[in-house]
Amino acid sequence: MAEVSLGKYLFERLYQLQVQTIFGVPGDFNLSLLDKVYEVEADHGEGSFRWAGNANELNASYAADGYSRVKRLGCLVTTFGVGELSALNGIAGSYAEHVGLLHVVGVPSISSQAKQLLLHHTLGNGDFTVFHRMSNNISQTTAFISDINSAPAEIDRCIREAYVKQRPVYVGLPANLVDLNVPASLLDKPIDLSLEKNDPEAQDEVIDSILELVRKAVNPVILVDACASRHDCKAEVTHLIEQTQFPVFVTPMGKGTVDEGGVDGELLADDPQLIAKVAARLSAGKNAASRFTGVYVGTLSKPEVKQVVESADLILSVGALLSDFNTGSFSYSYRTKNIVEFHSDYTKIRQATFPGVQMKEALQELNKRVSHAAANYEVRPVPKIKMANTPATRDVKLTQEWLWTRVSSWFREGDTIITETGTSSFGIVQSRFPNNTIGISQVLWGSIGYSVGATLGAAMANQEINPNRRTILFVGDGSLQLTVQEISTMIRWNTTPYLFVLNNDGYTIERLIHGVNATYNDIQPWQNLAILPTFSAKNYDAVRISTIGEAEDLLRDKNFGKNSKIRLIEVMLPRLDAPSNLAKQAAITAATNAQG
Ligand SMILES: Cc1ncc(C[n+]2csc(CCOP(=O)(O)OP(=O)(O)O)c2C)c(N)n1
Ligand SMILES: [Mg+2]
Repeated sequence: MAEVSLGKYLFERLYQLQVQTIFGVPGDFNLSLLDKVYEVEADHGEGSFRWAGNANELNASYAADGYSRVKRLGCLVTTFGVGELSALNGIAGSYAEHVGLLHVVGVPSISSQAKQLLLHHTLGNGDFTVFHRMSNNISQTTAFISDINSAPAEIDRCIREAYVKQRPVYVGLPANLVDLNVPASLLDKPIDLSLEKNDPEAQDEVIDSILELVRKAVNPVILVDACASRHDCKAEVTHLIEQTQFPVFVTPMGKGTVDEGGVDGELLADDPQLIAKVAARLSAGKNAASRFTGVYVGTLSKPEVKQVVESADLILSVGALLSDFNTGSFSYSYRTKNIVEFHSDYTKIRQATFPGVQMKEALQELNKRVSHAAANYEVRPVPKIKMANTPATRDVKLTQEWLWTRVSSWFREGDTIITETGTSSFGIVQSRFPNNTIGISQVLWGSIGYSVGATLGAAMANQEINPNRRTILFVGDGSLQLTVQEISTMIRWNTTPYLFVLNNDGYTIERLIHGVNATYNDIQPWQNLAILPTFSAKNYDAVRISTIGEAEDLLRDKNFGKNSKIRLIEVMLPRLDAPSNLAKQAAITAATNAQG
């Protein structure tokens, strides 16, 4: 009977799910496991499976998260105690934000555990379960493998849970087990990744009630949030919009889930005819993008967005994740009680909750019947969104307001756009994405430095899917300092992301919340343009832009638009300049923090 080592079994399972890069840092408890990465690569062809080799485990966890947001699953391997604990901040973020990943920890051999040896990386008290227990609280499920016979099934169960539930899963793998063999034939049967079926009776009741509300609605809207994309409901949501023609809004965390019909590289800045042409294209047809109306963030929304959402008489909310920064500090103010909430594990209609009616199947069922119910809906044009800056002279200094409008017409279909907690995660809300864009921003967990690791992960995933897909990062000068080493891993793998570093001389978001002149909000200024050569990049660009003229020259340059090399663009911005939605959010946050 053909056999395969347990370590190879694990990686073959991941390869079957298009996971082709494993993130992490080696350590003696995982070294023999890592040997198996190269065995899998040898079987499937050069470059088909790779060990990223991160600078540290925190970055690796961010990278696995970014990779998963592009490919639906990521994996990182760490070593017992010291390695795994360094990854926990990132894993907690993946838990909070519904990101599926497998955290494999190489742990001491079964016999070392049984003898309670005073091994390195232990607390010195013979407790080998303590780190596993710590991870328990931020994992969908865990396995601490101890028996080779049940190990393949345990690994399959863990991978399935991570994928289907889109949360991190912890697997402790003793160093002595990875070389033991299991039947290779187990790999022939794919892991079952299907969702459990919804209870048909409960689902029928849900759909009937929703159709009733749809039939009566005069001003309905669809509001799309983070979990719609995390739980793979993009296609269902798009179909729902196309059939109903209801206006659609996203939240900051939902950005990228719905086609926004952005301009796809067309330069709008000073061409009224082109603006008119694009506007006409956007409002033509029945595609989802033509119904895109903007970003709803409670009181921080643009007035025309706020008006439409809050005066709606039916809200179909998909995948809501109502955190403070995602809702303008809980300032939703709907006039209607007719709210339908679709979630990954339940549906709520007005006050009635239907546990177990999962959104993917419920939306599919709704889509089969909704066009009839929505037939009487009188389609109204959606408000126009400003897409071009007011023309200004070349020597005018760059501002946040100008930047976020201008980059909207530099983005292209297929881009992955990543922003960081700080001015960029607020600024990006004001931009318009082209269709088929992936937006990545850790709005709920908000751990600064995340975006740099996530950029590595997304860039590796995009390199595997289609190297022409651009990965674009906007990171604050302060956040960059937490995880800058991961740029070296980007260079090592010849990835070609755009790294826009927003240099505003420190922690601007914090200055706006508290301590405008406090030195704790200052940072050591870096020579950001020297970062790429410092990490031994050979083929790179590093440029600084300070004025509108410099920015225009760069963004109009066709060569710059092609992701042929890694690029760092230092964007000089005033110290206290911020997108207007951040200025408002900061005032609310400061007041909330000061409350007794
Ligand atoms: C790991 C972590 N440490 C601290 C914070 C608190 N924090 C939030 S934003 C921020 C400053 C970000 O500064 P920068 O990246 O320069 O952004 P910008 O100036 O564009 O606002 C800090 C320190 C955090 N969110 N996460
Ligand atoms: Mg800053």
